[in-house]
Amino acid sequence: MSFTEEIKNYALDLGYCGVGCISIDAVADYVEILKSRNETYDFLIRQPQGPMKGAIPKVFMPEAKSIIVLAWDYFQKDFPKTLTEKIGRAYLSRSYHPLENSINGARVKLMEKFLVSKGCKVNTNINVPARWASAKAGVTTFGKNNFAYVNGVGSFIIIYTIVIDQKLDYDQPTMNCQCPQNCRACMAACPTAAIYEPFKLNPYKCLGFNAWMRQEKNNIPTVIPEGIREKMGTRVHGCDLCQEACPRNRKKLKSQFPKDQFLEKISRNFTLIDLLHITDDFYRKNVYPIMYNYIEDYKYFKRNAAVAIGNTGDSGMISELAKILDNEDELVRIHVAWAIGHIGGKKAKQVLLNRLDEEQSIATKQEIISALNNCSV
Ligand code: B12
Ligand code: SF4
Ligand code: SF4
Repeated sequence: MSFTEEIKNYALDLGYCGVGCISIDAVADYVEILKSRNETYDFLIRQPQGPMKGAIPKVFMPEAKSIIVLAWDYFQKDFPKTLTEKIGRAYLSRSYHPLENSINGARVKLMEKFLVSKGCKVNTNINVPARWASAKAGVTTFGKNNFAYVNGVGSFIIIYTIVIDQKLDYDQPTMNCQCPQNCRACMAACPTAAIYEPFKLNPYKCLGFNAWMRQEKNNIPTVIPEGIREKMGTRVHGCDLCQEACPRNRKKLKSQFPKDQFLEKISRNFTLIDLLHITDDFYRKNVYPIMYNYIEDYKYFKRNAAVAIGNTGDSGMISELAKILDNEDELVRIHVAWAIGHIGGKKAKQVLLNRLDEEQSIATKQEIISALNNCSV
């Protein structure tokens, strides 16, 4: 058995639904794709550890020769609806950038240990352009929604890439699309038209981007644009709409799966109000286990929760929102004011008028005035 075959057998034995191997040179052409979309991918291009750099693995690992691509099917258990209406399944599955001491992290670690035991130098942290690499490695094809699809599994997969210092037997690419020719269901389902043509997405319009990339650490304006807020619905982290609409995922979405007892437990304690008033205890027990990645500051959870509560249209929530209309963070106050105005009604108007007198920040004052103007009574 060749070394490549040994690697593949080991990966499949660990439960990955796809595995393939490519030379590191195979992903270099991704740089040009990103450059050609400079206007909407500026944030990704400037990331010092981003996929633009990961497309040239030698920058991080001079001895790099091959990339092993692994696909993990994260839709193997049931996701409680009360969570999926708020959080994307990729996060709920705890497989996206898995924590080292989690089961998904341990699986990657086992893969790494296996390769090291065979004498390889290994790097699992290079941010290789994942969808591009997995199609080059024959593991996935593309959907018009940009997603990578594994045949017979669908797009609810997370891709892992491992860079090693040894040559392997390389796979044939599958850089094609197996969508029905006239299908546009994903584009129709996207509430912001973020997928503006097949294989092209404007990240700034994607709800996933707006919920978690808008942080100071990413150098991206943190206020969610007004036109996007209403489209967020009750989502506070991620969005699955363009995958849910896809006929290539239908079988998966209709299947019955065993309950994920951990998610069941969290779902019993997870409400938007709790997130709005997030405490250390709530964060540790219910937020960190499923949203440990990316969002570090509570103010972003509060911002997202306020928008989501506004979108419920539930006037019973106004008093909860009013409780943090004097929050120390201007960012939170701006979105809370919007949410109150969006719910509308007499009570909303009164709360906003009361705050207008006290409010010191110009940006928040403007938001309150605009909320009052939009506030239906
Ligand atoms: C930046 C990023 C984001 C950004 C931008 C997303 C984007 N599509 O660019 C934001 C924050 C919006 C985001 C959101 C999400 N992300 Co994200 N994200 C990434 C990241 C880091 C880079 C993506 C990238 O290269 N973008 C650049 C653009 C140009 O690439 P692309 O949109 O994927 O488009 C590809 C196709 O269009 C194809 N292509 C281009 N032209 C043509 C022409 C033809 C004919 C064909 C066939 C193909 C083709 O090539 C492009 C490059 O692969 C990757 C991880 C990584 N290191 O690669 C994860 C990754 C793409 N994200 C992932 C996930 C799960 C998500 C979310 C579902 C999370 C959520 N629930 O909200 C959403 C989905 C949004 C979406 N519709 O794509 C997974 C996707 C797995 C999969 N099955 O495809 C990845 C691969 C992470 C992983 N390790 O598994 N993400
Ligand atoms: S993840 Fe949601 S917002 Fe982003 S492209 Fe898909 S449907 Fe649109
Ligand atoms: S919804 Fe249709 S066009 Fe979009 S990815 Fe799925 S099959 Fe392709």
